[in-house]
Amino acid sequence: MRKALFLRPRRRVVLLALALTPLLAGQAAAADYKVGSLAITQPWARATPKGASTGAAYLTVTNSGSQTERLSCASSPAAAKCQIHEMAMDHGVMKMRPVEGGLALKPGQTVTLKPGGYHFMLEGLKAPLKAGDKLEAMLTTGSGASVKVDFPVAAVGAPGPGTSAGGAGTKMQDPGVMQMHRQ
Ligand SMILES: [Cu+2]
Repeated sequence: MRKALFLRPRRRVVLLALALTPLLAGQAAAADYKVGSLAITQPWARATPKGASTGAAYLTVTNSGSQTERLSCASSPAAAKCQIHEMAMDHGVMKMRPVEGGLALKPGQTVTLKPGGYHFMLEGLKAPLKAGDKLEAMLTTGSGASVKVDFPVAAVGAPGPGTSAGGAGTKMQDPGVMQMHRQ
């Protein structure tokens, strides 16, 4: 008797999850870019303050292939240089460095580039990135495929795609990231 009562709510949760799955999958597919075995969703960039010479762009990438694949940024018409960077602790200090050879994704692996983590770094910006604009960049894979991706620009300090500035912790994180980008 008791067992049956406990099972019921759980079943409801499973049914709800099943009902939502096609909806979520449909949303993710809407902004897709395909490049080789890599699927890209939710590209976005952050607006830069006046006078900034560097900017950052982000996305989510999934390797749907059966081999490890790598993702790099080849170039952007908006900057002199575009590279993929990682953040890493070095003697207790958070530093960023280029990912040599591109970001490696194992079969089935998904990686989200985001503030404080992996990011595309644009050096030598020709003009500030303005909220509402689109940043264009050419991304390439380790096997030589390439795709032009438009990154919609969100507000300065935005914590994620399609959001405005002012999420918890963004004020603290931002100056640090900008400082590291100046090195
Ligand atoms: Cu960087």
